[in-house]
Amino acid sequence: MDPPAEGEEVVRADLMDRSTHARLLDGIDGIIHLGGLSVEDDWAPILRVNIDATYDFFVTAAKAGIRRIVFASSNHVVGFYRRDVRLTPEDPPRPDTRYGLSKAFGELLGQYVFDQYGVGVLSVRIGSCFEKPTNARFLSTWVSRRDLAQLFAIGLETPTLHHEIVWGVSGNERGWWDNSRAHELGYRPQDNAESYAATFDHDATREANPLSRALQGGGFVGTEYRGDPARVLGERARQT
Ligand code: 15L
Repeated sequence: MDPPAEGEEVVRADLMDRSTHARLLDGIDGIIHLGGLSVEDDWAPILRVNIDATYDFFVTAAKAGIRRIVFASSNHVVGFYRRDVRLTPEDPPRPDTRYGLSKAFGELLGQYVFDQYGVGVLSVRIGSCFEKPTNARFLSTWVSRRDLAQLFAIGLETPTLHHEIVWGVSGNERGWWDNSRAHELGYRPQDNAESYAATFDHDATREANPLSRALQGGGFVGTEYRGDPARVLGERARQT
């Protein structure tokens, strides 16, 4: 973390240490929850951190009277869809990893804390948040830091919010996802991965594994796949 600016305070805490949850939540109106494991791992750590501790943190926050939670979900909730399917947040999850499965849980948890405790939650299915796009897939999935920050602000500041899922993606010309809900909530992306399209070799940066190359989850899919690739690759694309 950078040193805190005026009006900011940095408190280092372990998400797994439940005794710190209540202390962290004291006097807080909203949370942007980026904590947890951000890539694939074994089931035990995924379960402990992304599911168990996240449940505990959200419910403790809800009971403490928090008003907003922004949840860093991931495109890996739907990583098993083909790239030529234009998804909306209403399409059923198809997680590509144990990590993606835990993010699908986090979205459901968002719905639960709204229904059960009335906390407004924005689940942002983040694509690829890096300084700039550096490979062919990122031309579709990239989100700039300022665009993601805009979505987080929408999650905290929209006057009425139940539980919503939006795509954490910039206004990319080659984007795969229908982000009209985010636009209705006021999202106006400033960036487009296309501006960087000439800065790298598209063919050289495509995934080598044909499954990874064809599916939205990219490199996250394929490594443990035991099914018939022809079945997934041969699925009829549903254009919506
Ligand atoms: C994610 O969910 C990861 O946290 C991040 O490291 C990226 O790899 C991103 O997805 C992606 O799909 O590019």
